[in-house]
Amino acid sequence: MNQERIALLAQRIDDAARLARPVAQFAEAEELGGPDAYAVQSASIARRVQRGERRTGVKMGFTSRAKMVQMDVHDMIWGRLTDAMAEADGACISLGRFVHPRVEPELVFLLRRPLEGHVSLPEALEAVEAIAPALEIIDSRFDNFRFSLSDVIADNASSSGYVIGPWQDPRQDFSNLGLVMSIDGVARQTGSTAGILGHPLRSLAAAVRLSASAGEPLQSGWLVMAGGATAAETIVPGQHVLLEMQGLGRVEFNTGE
Ligand code: OOG
Ligand code: MG
Repeated sequence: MNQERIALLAQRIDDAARLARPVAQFAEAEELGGPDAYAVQSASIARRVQRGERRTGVKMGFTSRAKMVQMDVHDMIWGRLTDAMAEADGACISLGRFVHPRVEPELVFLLRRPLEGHVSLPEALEAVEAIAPALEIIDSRFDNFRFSLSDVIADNASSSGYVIGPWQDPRQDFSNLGLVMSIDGVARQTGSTAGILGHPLRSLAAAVRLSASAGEPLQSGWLVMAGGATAAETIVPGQHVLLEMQGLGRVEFNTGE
């Protein structure tokens, strides 16, 4: 696909996100393959950076069976995070800027040094400053939250918001921590960090490899979201969302119009 076409699709998906106005899926009509889809993602993030947004890290997608089954996408993907997606723990988040938002429970890594190439799990852990429970707000820019693998890659893996709980010491066993995500006091999803590739560190190692091969190695101070441990839940204004993770604490937000 030529650069012009990639720029056009990047503009289309960027406008959809910026204006919260969904668009039709385009991968099939455009014959968009994986590499072109990542080129569209990269170009759409470049537009955000041009507008003054700052990169804060990366997110992994479809790292749990629960997420793959829910969305019928069975390949791991990654997306780029910016500071405009950050929301404070306990905040009231206006849902007006989203199309059809959903929330999912995650674990996030904060890096204390750069990471690139092929790393072992102990090497990946060595670069981690802290870990925290996190809630990701995902929002597809495609009609009805339906997409193919290439579509969702081009749409920056549905990235739209993240809320990070209290930072914790990574030198503890976080391979199998129970978690409960509740909405308005009712448990809606339960699971374990083991749902993320058997150990969330595997997701970090994959993020290291994928971002380095894209020529954007993970940097010191960056966040890496490990991916939803359970299926996502739809959110609407007027709700309270809470994630409790065994040993790591809680993270929450309220939703507004
Ligand atoms: C794509 C994003 C996937 C995850 O954690 O698996 C993702 C989507 O489900 O819309 O964020
Ligand atoms: Mg996610």
